[in-house]
Amino acid sequence: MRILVTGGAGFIGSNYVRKVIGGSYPAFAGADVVVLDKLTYAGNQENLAPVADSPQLSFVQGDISDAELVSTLMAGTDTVVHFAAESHVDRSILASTDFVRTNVLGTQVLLQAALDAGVGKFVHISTDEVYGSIERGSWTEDHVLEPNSPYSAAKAGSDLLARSYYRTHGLPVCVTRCSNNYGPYHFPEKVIPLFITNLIDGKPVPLYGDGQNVRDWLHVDDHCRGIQLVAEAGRPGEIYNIGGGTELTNRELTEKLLAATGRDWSFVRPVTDRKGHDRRYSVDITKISAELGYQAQISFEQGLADTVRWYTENRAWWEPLKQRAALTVA
Ligand code: NAD
Ligand code: TDX
Repeated sequence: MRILVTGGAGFIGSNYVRKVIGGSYPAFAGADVVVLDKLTYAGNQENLAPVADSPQLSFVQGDISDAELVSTLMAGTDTVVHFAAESHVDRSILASTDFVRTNVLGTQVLLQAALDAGVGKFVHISTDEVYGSIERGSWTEDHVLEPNSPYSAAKAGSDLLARSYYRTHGLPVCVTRCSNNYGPYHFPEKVIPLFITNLIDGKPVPLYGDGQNVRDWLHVDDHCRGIQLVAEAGRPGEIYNIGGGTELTNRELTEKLLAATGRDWSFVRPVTDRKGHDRRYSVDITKISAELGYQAQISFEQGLADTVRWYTENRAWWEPLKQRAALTVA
């Protein structure tokens, strides 16, 4: 069995690759895993270090928009799990060209190559942000898409292209839409790793706006477990929400991070709000739970404590990335 994982050097993609090669998913035991990753500022081969010596892993540095390369890699592939994307909302507000090129055009190139090669399953990793923002209740999979940032709009474009390749061509595509992930190897520009690493170093943390925006935090292991269920048994053409983590306002999250790092509220700097800042995300996970038996397994208390410990013990991983992040934004 051969699996093509795009974006496999990023936060979630590398977790998935480590789990497949580490034997967490028996149905994919012994599979050959080909990682295609451009190694943008967010991509990091260190994320694959724990499995780098495995004969199951092949790493290809390249762009998902490169049709010739993608077509070569797609030949003989049974399953595609497509994570590659520009993923940071704040960057998409500063400049959105790469978001459209990678998230929309790159996805179209992959879908076309998968169709040409006759792959058996294409799992497209979308996001709950394609739905927009919701004050009360939760989105089911048939809710209208109302993305608000250039990031989420580009993700919605790719999500709809994935659907179209099923409807038009019958490509066996599944789409997953997950809530906010956290865990080890999370790039330190996103709120949880940014705040943890700043607080470890005794630096202030920038809290956007009134801090009342709500996110549903899911451990990356639970997200990847959901993706694997979809890869194995998701019905072609179907969309599956993944979530079931812990809903918190950013103020509540910040309180927990301060407590976990032994800091107090004097380290918090209220700053100007993000433009178009989505107020709340919340997915209804009835479908994946009922059809595929999905359930989040990691409590936020345990997951956060483990994550804080991981960042405390892995300064050598994140310190150069914070410098890289600052340089690429500048
Ligand atoms: P990430 O930014 O950590 O990783 C993205 C990876 O894609 C990097 O390794 C990068 O080098 C690679 N990449 C970017 N452009 C590429 C291109 N043109 N060709 C090949 N590789 C390219 O992102 P992440 O947080 O791991 O997110 C992975 C996927 O999951 C994304 O599609 C994202 O939209 C989705 N998602 C993320 C979250 C979250 O909370 N992080 C939640 C739901 C969905
Ligand atoms: O410095 C900060 N201060 C702050 O208050 C940052 C970086 C963020 N925030 C707030 C904005 C959000 O309300 O924290 C919340 C989370 O922000 P991010 O970590 O940037 O995540 P978010 O914008 O919610 O998007 C994430 O979840 C969905 C991922 O980056 C996306 O890739 C995924 O699709």
